[in-house]
Parts: sequence; structure tokens; C-alpha cells
Amino acid sequence: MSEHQHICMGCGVKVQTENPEELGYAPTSALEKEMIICQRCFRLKHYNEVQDVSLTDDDFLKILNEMGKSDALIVMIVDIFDFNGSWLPGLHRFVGSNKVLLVGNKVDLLPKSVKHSKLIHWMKHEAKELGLKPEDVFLVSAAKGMYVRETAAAIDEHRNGKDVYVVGCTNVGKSTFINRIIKEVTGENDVITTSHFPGTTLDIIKIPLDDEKSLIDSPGIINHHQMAHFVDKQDLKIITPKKEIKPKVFQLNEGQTLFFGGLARFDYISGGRRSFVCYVSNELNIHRTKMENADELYEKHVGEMLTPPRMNQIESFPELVKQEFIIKEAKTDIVFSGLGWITVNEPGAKVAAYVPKGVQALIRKSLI
Ligand SMILES: Nc1nc2c(ncn2[C@@H]2O[C@H](COP(=O)(O)OP(=O)(O)OP(=O)(O)O)[C@@H](O)[C@H]2O)c(=O)[nH]1
Ligand SMILES: [Mg+2]
Repeated sequence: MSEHQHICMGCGVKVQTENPEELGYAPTSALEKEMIICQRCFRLKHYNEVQDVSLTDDDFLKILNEMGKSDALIVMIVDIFDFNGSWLPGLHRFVGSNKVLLVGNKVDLLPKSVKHSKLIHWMKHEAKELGLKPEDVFLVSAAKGMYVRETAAAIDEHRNGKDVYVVGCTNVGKSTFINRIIKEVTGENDVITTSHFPGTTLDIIKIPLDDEKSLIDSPGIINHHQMAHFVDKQDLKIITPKKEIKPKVFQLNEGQTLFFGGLARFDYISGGRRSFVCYVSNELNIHRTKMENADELYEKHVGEMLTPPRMNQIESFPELVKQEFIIKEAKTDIVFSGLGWITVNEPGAKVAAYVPKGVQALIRKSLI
């Protein structure tokens, strides 16, 4: 090993050249490159294969504490498709007197008809309910590069010559967002490693700004209740939308059930014939049945017709837990955290949402 500690540009890990089985390994030849990346990042970039590494909650605490102690601008990113599931509930405790900007990413997934000004208003309202008072709120698509330039300009203005910490839950697109900014400035593509696997970035990565300060990428905080942790790695592609979601409308009678693969279930208990609009990944199979047959159908077909989960996961897959809701207000979403939501337009319906034990189901004012 050389005297100088190299850091992987892709994920922030400390590079070592001794043990290929351990974290941060890179062959000695990699150290001669201008941009050093570790073997894990190399495999992720070229083969889309991930080597599992789990940071502990202590690792995150250390980073958040450091952020709290520094004089910096904090940019919190949420996944607009999984707003509640990707929220960092305790963030305000670490903010100190630093300013916060809130960025909703992946706006490309929402139907084009959605008014951005309304959505920003909605985000401000939700943020306040959740105890955070951001200086400003933005909507972007880091992947498509939509509104990144405008947001970067606002960040530059708000940072007032300070460092910028980009924080958020795992998989919200922090690294993709920073890559976009780097591309805008230097023209370089995909400098930091990104992937659809949660837990890609392993330590903070400092991107130098033009005034000796840094734009800092950070490892995403793991929300243990995120749906992604209950789904096989290969099935993450099914539940994570990649394109604009096509809302699916179901006319349901009382006593009908919808299954979302085998991951979630929706019962329409009472309220007369009405329509329900489902916003989930286009790839996820929705199966309609009668409520009275639903338990049996699930028993029999989970893992095959109702998939994900996969057959070989059934043993360890948590049971679906039921929660009932009475829809009291027009335009309400029933949210299956990490999977999507169902919009009910008129009040007066009684419904039940089922999600794997540990995952959150909730109702909220409609996002769309
Ligand atoms: N549709 C869509 N997908 C996005 C967008 N931004 C990021 N993604 C995808 O979201 C996944 C996660 O992106 P990353 O940038 O690795 O997320 P991260 O927040 O850095 O994740 P960690 O490093 O694990 O904390 C990848 O599959 C990205 O392609 C976006 O604007 N739209
Ligand atoms: Mg990252």
C-alpha cells in the first residue's frame, strides 16, 4: 500500500490493495489511473453486479453529526415516487442552524399532466407536517437532467460560500444528481457510481467547488421499513419504475380485492361502485379478485402468479399486515410505501391496505 490513503471516486470507500475479499479493494494497477475506483464500483459500473456491504446505523450517525457540526448548506433529496418512504424523519435534529433545501427527485416518473407548481406546494405542506422547514423546494429529474441546472444555481446562491451536503435516504438519486451537476460543469459523465441497488455510496465523496469548498455526496440512510429491503435484488427492477407511470383505473364493486404482485393487497370494503386509480410501476402485475377468495388465493399463489416475492423467498417473506382506512376527504391517496399509491376521488369509502410487516401503509392528501 502507498503512504497516501486513496479514496474511491465512485463510492467514497478507503482503497486498499491487499485483500480482494475485503471492502475497498482495488488492484495496484488501478492506483495509477487518474480516477481511482474500487473493484466493487468497477463491477457495478460494468456488470451491474453488486457486492453487498451494509453500513451500520452508527456509520450514518457519524456522518450526520459531522454535518450538524459544520457550517454548511444541506440539500435533502427525496424520491417523489416514494415520498414518505424516502423521508428522513430525524433530519431536523442534525441540521443545527444550517439551512435546508428540499429536492424532490424522479419527477420524470409522474404523469406529464401533473402540475409542478401544485406538487411543490404539496411538498412544502408535507415537509411542514413532518417537522422540516426548508428554505426552498425543488423538483428535478436527475436521471433526465430536468431542472438540474436551475436547482444547482439556487444551491449555489443559498450556500453563501459554504460547503454543501447532499443527504437523503438510500436510492433517492443523490449521486445521480451530483453526477448531473458535474456534467454541467466539467462535461464528464458518471463520475460517481450509481445503481438501482440500495447502499451504493459507502462514504462521503467531496467534489471540489471553485472556492475551496465542496459539494458532498453521502451514503444514503437505510430506512428499514422500505419495500426494497423485502424484495429480491433481481425484482427491484419490477417495483422501481423507470419510465413515466401509466395510471391504471379500476372500477371496483364493494368486496373486491387487488393484489400488487404478492407484495401488497387492497380491499375495497364498502362505499358503492367507484373507480380507483393505481400509480405503481408499469411492470408490477395487478390481479383483481373477490375479497372472499383473497386469503385462499394468496396462500395458493404467492410466489408464482402473485410475484414478487419469489418462490424461494416465501419462507422468509413477512406476512401481509392489514390496516383499515375510512376515506373522509375527496382526493386521498392510500400509500403502499415504496410500491406506489391508489387515489380515491370521492370520500365515503372504507378500504384496507395490506403490506409486508415492517413496511408502512398510510393515507395522505392526494399528490396528483
Ligand atoms: N426515474 C428516475 N430514476 C432515477 C433518477 N435519479 C436517479 N434514479 C435512479 O435511482 C437509482 C438510485 O440512484 P443513485 O444516484 O445511485 O441513488 P443514491 O441516492 O446515490 O443511492 P445511495 O448511494 O445508495 O444512497 C438508480 O437506479 C438511478 O438510475 C430520476 O431522476 N428518475
Ligand atoms: Mg449514492
